[in-house]
Parts: sequence; structure tokens; C-alpha cells
Amino acid sequence: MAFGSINSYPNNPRVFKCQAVANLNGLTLEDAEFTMGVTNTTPEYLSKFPMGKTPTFSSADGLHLFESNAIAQYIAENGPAKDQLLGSTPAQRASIQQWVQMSEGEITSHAVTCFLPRVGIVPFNQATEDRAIASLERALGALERHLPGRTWLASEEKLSLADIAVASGLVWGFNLVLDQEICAKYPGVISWFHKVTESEGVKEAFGETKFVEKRQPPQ
Ligand SMILES: N[C@@H](CCC(=O)N[C@@H](CS)C(=O)NCC(=O)O)C(=O)O
Repeated sequence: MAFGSINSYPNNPRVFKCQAVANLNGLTLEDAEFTMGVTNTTPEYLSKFPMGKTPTFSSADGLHLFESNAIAQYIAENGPAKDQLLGSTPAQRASIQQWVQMSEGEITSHAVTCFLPRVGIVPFNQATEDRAIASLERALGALERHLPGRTWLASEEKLSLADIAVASGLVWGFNLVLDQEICAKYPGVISWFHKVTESEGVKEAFGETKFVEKRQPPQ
């Protein structure tokens, strides 16, 4: 029996994160029937997920969650990889949370700014995109300073939810705007990203990340 179901459009990096955690815990997630802009505006959906956004999660025993990091945390709590993913001491758990929260506020939100005009949801604005790329580079710089001497972001021995969340935040960035010229400045981040996304359980969820050669404004 599936552990729960996810509502989302296809190829959503926020779902890759949840699926990777499920894989590491040996849990199955189902894809619910979902059409963006339709399903998430229905009274039934809004009664369970009041923001009307995606991804959302319903567990087999009736828990409904929105916010992808809360979903990933809940899935992480429910299996043998719990301590690896979330930490087993207060210090480890706080360090992992630090990166999980950083991934949404400092990475994913700026990557989304670059994604939306490319799928026609908002008009393209060069100044807005430049600010988003500068913010993404600030986060890349932080990661590049943090990684030397480390294999994983938050725990010494093993990949944790910190690595999975930050890597998922970077996917749209690498797909769309963090091109070869930018990536060349952050070799430590690129090598860590490959290590995360080639790890057992993560690679099946993320698939192959396409890196943009030269960023272009949307056509
Ligand atoms: N912080 C939320 C962000 C969710 C989010 O903004 N989802 C977008 C799609 S990527 C959405 O549903 N947008 C629809 C809307 O804003 O109405 C999370 O991590 O789940």
C-alpha cells in the first residue's frame, strides 16, 4: 500500500525532494490526479490545502500537508533512514533544518523567478531576472565556502535532507540560468551536486539534471 499521494504537475523539483526521501525510507508515493489551475482551485482541494498550491500530500491514514519541506520531513520521519535524513541530536537536526530552510528562501524562490517567465506565467523582466541570478549566486557562494573539507552539507558521514533539499532547489537554476560561465565559479558546488543526485534513492527521483550551456531570455 502506498504511504500517501502527491498532487503536482510533472517534473516538479519540490516533488523530486519528497520522492528521494521516500525512496531512502522504502516508501511508495502515488501521483494523485492533478491538473494545475483546475484541481488546486476546487473547494475540495482548498478545504485540505488552503493555500491552493502544489505540491501537496495526503497520507494513507488521512493527514493532509502543504509546503514541500514539511511533506519531505514527514516522509523522512516515517522510515529507517529517519536519523540519517533528519539527524539524531538537536545540533544535527538544527543544522539540517538550517539548510532545508535556506533551500526554499535563498534558492528555490529565486529559481522560480527565472522559471515562471519561461513557462509563460509572468512576463519576462531582465532586471528581475538579474536580481534573481545575483541571489542564486550568493547562495552558490555560501555553499562553495561551506563545502571544502566536507562531503555532505550538514552531517559528516551521510547525505541528509539538507543535501536533498538544497539540490532540489538548484535544479531549475541549473536547467535555466546558472550556465557554464556561472557554474565554472563554483566547482565545489557542482561536484557536490553530482554526488547528491547520483546517490542511491536520489538519482531515481531526480533523473538526469540538464545544465544550460548559455542562459537566454525566454523566446
Ligand atoms: N513553499 C511552497 C511553494 C509552493 C508553490 O509556490 N507552488 C507553486 C508551483 S511551483 C504553486 O502552486 N503556484 C500556484 C499559485 O501560486 O497559485 C512549497 O515548498 O511547497
